[in-house]
Amino acid sequence: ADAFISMHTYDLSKLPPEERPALLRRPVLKSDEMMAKVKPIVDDVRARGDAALLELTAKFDKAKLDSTVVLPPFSAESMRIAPDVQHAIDAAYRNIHAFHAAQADAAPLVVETMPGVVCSRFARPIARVGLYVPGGTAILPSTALMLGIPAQVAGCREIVLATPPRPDGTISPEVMYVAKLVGASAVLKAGGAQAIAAMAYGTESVPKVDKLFGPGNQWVTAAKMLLQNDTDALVSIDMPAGPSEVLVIADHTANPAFVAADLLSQAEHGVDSQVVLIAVDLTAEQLRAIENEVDAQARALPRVDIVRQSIAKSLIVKAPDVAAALAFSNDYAPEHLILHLADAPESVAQVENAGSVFVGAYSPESCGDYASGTNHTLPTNGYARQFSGVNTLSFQKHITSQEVTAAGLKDLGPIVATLADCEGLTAHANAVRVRLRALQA
Ligand code: HSO
Ligand code: ZN
Repeated sequence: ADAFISMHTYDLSKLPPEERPALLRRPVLKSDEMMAKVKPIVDDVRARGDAALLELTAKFDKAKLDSTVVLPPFSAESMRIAPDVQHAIDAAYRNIHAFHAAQADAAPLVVETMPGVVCSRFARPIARVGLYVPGGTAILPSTALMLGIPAQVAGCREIVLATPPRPDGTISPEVMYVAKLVGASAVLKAGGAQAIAAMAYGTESVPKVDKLFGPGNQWVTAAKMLLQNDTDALVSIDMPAGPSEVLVIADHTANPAFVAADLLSQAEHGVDSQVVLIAVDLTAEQLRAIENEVDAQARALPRVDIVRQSIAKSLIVKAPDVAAALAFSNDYAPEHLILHLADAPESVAQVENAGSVFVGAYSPESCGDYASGTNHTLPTNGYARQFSGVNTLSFQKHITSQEVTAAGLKDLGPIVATLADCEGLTAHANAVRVRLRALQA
């Protein structure tokens, strides 16, 4: 157990091309197996509602409850937190609120595509949203902020915040305090697949929601994936989630202690967290300095046992230059990308795939995890290729509309009728021609 805490090292300039995909791959998720375990739970909650939810909460969270739903106003007792924590939460709230309020799609988009043909698009909030805040080895009021603030800013009518209760049946007061700040309409004291199912279908006491958000363990993720395909639940999800990741690119200007601290901050999340260091043209000595820091700092962490396992699965990749490093990073598509580079701000232009970027020596991921303003619910597992992180638009949908004037229809109508005839859809053509005839008369 006292082995040096280290990562495997690979060299991009010596790596045979056929071995590159293996470095880009994440630890495998057994999704079929999880689906099979989660399905009976989801079905049970759907069939038996609150009764099933209470039984499952007793079984998985060891909490015996009479009811799982807490409605506002929340008691002062349930939200009692230390003053310094309250001030920190309030400051984080302001920054995250400022950044997410600026993202709201407030003004409609209006385009006159032809004279008299006006197309527009406007945003409306998703009415009812379910936010999952994981329990497990850490309490996560920060996740409640990251999901609750954009929901509040978007104007969602019903905000249900679900999180597993502690064995005494309570929720951490920090999470309750955030629930109040973001205007949650209900707190659901339940976790895992059962909480997700309850929000997707609704129960006697749990409001049904239209979209589910938030990270979670394999049970939560599998339940979200299952329910988004169930047309009876009629629910969507934010994104497929996987274990947390960071990719750090460091050149000779990087401070080894900063680099190691950044790697470890992600490694402490869970045993399946993955951290990658790309070392750009470092000497053996410079690389050893980072490795020594990783080992020394890791040993001092309360969560060293978690870190030992996640670091063991992580990698150091040596790259000849920044271009090769960024090419690898773009292929990997990390959830978090940290740039410890002399020209960090300039390098951002080369980033094609990443959930969120941390630029320069004084921008640790921790700032984005908690309080700078950006969201920490980000695509993992390589999904940064096609998904954005959670943002205010995740809580809105867009409606398009059009208004065609009589003069506009005189120009547009014949085009439409010709295309309808071409498709053999005569009723479509008629809907135009009946009007054009009326306009001629
Ligand atoms: N790094 C996590 C978010 C988090 N960090 C919450 C601390 N608390 C998301 O990948
Ligand atoms: Zn974190």
